[in-house]
Amino acid sequence: MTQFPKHFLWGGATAANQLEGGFDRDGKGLSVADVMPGGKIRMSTLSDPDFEWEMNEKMYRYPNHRGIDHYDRFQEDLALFSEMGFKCYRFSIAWSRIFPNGDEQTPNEAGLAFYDRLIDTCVQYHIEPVITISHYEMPLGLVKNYGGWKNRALIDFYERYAKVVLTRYHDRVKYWMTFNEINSANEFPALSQGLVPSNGANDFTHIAQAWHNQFVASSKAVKIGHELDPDLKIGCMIIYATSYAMDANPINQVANLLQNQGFNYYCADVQVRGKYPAFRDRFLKEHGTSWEKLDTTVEDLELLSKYPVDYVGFSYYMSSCVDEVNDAGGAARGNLVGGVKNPFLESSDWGWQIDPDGLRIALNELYYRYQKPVFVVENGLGAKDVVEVDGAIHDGYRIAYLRKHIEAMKLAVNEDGVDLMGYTPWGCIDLVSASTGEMSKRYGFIYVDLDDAGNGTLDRSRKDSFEWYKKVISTNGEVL
Ligand code: BGP
Repeated sequence: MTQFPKHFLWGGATAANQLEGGFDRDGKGLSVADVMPGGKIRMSTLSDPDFEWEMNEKMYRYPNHRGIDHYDRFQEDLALFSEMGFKCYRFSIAWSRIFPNGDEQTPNEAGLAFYDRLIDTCVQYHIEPVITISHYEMPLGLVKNYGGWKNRALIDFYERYAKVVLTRYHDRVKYWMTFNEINSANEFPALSQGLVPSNGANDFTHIAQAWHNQFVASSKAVKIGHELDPDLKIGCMIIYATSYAMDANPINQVANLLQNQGFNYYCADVQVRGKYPAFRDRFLKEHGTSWEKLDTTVEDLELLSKYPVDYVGFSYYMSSCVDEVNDAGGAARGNLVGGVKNPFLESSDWGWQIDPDGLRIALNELYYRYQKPVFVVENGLGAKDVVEVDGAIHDGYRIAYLRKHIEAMKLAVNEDGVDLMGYTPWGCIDLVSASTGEMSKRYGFIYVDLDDAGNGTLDRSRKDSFEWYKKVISTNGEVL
């Protein structure tokens, strides 16, 4: 019995700044990620007084400039993806390779040529490229000279960039996403929107304005893409964390409703439905700002409604739990997205609460809310892997995590009728962690010999999960 649709997009996901390396090669400019030190600062809030854009010594200890040297080894990596039977590969284009400072008139041909080579290699292996146009990486020049996404000038720069890459690659690339985890901006304003205190960005108005500008930019990309080819599928990409009320107390239930609206739906509602949600004004007020404070136009709103996205891409790692009665406001405790500890769930070593049932809920909630195909474009377990003396890596914990999440997807597809396009587990090859800036938080089926200090041979090897996932794909999810 077929458990997943015939053309289900099995694959894996990465992001340019976390694996390419070559941060200054072939005319690439500096990006936000290139100057981001490791550790806590990557998750810095707008009010963090320690935030500095410094190319400091500390940062050089982290391997983020080097990535896993995918820039030079992508052919070897794609051969391994092909060996696993990948039907698709989700990666991002580094904006700063194409427009080194972000505001140039003419793109950098050497940067474009790199992605030609990468895309051609995918095509050669019959692997569908799935491209994120902007993934936690924007030219640093746009932050230093324009203040990041809160400046409306960014809409034009993004439009120019999107036009260049869509025009260049649309003949070989059908699937696109406009912004990675767009709703994470309140958690990662620097990585996500280029907002830093030194630019005077220290209030939620800037985040809301930046979101608005990104929504408009996203619609412009959809417009350009569909004019080039109406068959292109251009999606949004949100970080989705299924949220539960701690108990049946209506106070907690209402708090959970508000948490879901604000975190999971505010951005997706605009991008998928083409209009702001009815709870917009209350949401902005809760965060100390208002619609009137934002710079928006009637033309913007028309554009949003004319060019919504084609599908709903989302990352899913964990669920969260709201206990307004005992924890008013939802103080963060372990989970990336805040909330309280759910006593029914185990957590990863980084405190992310593992919840496969939450993925089934997420798939149902998103599909029935939007009635558009959904795509799980990130999922996985960050863990410290151990290399045995014989070189083997027994990552049964990763297999167990992924198996349960695929089982949840199966139920959503077969029992609940969800239209699920595909599954691209995060970091299919080990890469630099977004939140810690380190190598040791690994997600891959493929191990990369590189440590947190940047030492190692960079050799690739297959973990136990490699053969396991290969079988999953070859049986279209029947054998887990
Ligand atoms: C998502 C990001 C990725 C990524 C992943 C895992 O939020 O889109 O870029 O890295 O999470 O997070 P981390 O690397 O912090 O474990």
